[in-house]
Amino acid sequence: MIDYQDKKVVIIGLGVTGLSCVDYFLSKNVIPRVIDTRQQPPALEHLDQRVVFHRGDLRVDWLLEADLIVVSPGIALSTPELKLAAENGIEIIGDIELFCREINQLKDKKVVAITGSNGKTTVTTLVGEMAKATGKSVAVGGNIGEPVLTLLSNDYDIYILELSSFQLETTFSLHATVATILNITEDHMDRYPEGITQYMQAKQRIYHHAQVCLFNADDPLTRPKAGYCDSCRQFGIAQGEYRLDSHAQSLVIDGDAVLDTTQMNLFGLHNYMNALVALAIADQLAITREISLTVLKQFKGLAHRFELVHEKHGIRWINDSKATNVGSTEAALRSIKCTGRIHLLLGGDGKQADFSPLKPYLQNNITIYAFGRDRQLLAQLNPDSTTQFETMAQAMNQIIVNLHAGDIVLLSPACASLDQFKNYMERGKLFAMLAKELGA
Ligand code: UMA
Ligand code: ADP
Repeated sequence: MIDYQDKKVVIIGLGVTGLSCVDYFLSKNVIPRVIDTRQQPPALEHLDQRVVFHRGDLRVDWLLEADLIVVSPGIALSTPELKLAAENGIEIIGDIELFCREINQLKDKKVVAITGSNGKTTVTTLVGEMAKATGKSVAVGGNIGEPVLTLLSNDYDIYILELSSFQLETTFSLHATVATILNITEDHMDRYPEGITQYMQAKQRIYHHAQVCLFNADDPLTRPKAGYCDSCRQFGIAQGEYRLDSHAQSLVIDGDAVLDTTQMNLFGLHNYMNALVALAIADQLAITREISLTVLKQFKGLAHRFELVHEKHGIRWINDSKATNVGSTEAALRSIKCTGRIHLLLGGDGKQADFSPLKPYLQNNITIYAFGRDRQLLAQLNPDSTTQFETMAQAMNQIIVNLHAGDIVLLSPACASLDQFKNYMERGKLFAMLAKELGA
């Protein structure tokens, strides 16, 4: 076990990550100091009485006195106080780094590391199901919601980690059995002022010391830099060891068709890619094809991700609230098949994204209903077919007047929800509730 005795530790952030870090250090008899810039951080009520807590600003005196700063993913390393600490030679890491240092001490543990702009949670969950079906003990955690340090309380054979670019920025000791970047499209540009290259560089850190790198043959940004790992495998629409057949009707591995896409409950080209990645990871974990394919066929997809939540009078209502960036909305528009009109709800906080890649998809049979903070920017994509609303509910009240059999109402907002909702789930739940009410 790693020893932090006599180290002065400061933890920044008191959300789920910060709390898991506090518990980790307390279990090692180190009492950290904790800072959160929020007045009421979510985990404050669970904070151990022994821990001294500061709120409001990042106390520079504490930072400069520290031997180790553990920063939560929601705080940028470019924050001036953290830059100052780094310039003073103080070590700054995140919770994933603490976890990796522990796991690297143990024998025969397998670690799967999954990142990408879109599809992380779907692939992480699917691989988790496949691994569990083997009977091995399997932990699933990371950006998916379960902080990784909480996984250390049990002994698992396989750890399947969803990792964000924020988490990877503060990780140095990851040695994944298999690591993948699913895709890279613009996201979180408010945290990456230098643009997509800076974001890509954070994601590429996942490949450091990996035994096998699995990358997207159709997306050059996902390709590992030379020297990052010993062995590579590729997936793609028409290229790579894991690909689709020429009609996108079956999944092909090393030239053999292994599954007809009609046998899956997952729908859409992006989900076929997710399925291929999951099969590729399963192969690296030596999960038999019989098991991986059976689980894949049964997997129904996740809520708020291109989910059909209501269908009546020939009208389908699709909740894709988790489409919080341009790439995920593009994936939805590429996958959707509609004989009538598509009523598309776009809106929220665009995180300073460039929305223009959506333009080619927003022609012909699409009417746009823009809402939330960035509605004016979104309306510029196709002003002639866009109406602006303050809220999603107001937009849905207008949509209901315009509907005909054969139409689809699609919430695929291309934006984060945080300007008007607690999170994307709350936005998706409201959409589903109104879909049932208005579309009854
Ligand atoms: N914050 C402050 N001041 C602070 C600390 C945080 O204002 O001192 C704000 C952050 O800017 C952020 C919010 O509080 O808006 C939460 O930040 P946090 O670092 O405390 O987050 P946690 O609650 O610990 O949750 C984090 C991940 N959140 C972020 O990266 C923002 C969760 O991913 C993750 O599930 C959890 O750790 C466990 O690993 C969420 C997320 O939105 C789902 N991730 C982004 C994404 O998927 O696009 C990257
Ligand atoms: P993440 O965890 O990376 O946010 P999710 O699996 O939660 O990914 O899906 C988020 C959004 O991205 C959903 O709208 C979903 O339909 C879409 N999506 C899922 N997989 C992909 C993919 N491979 N490429 C593009 N979009 C995807």
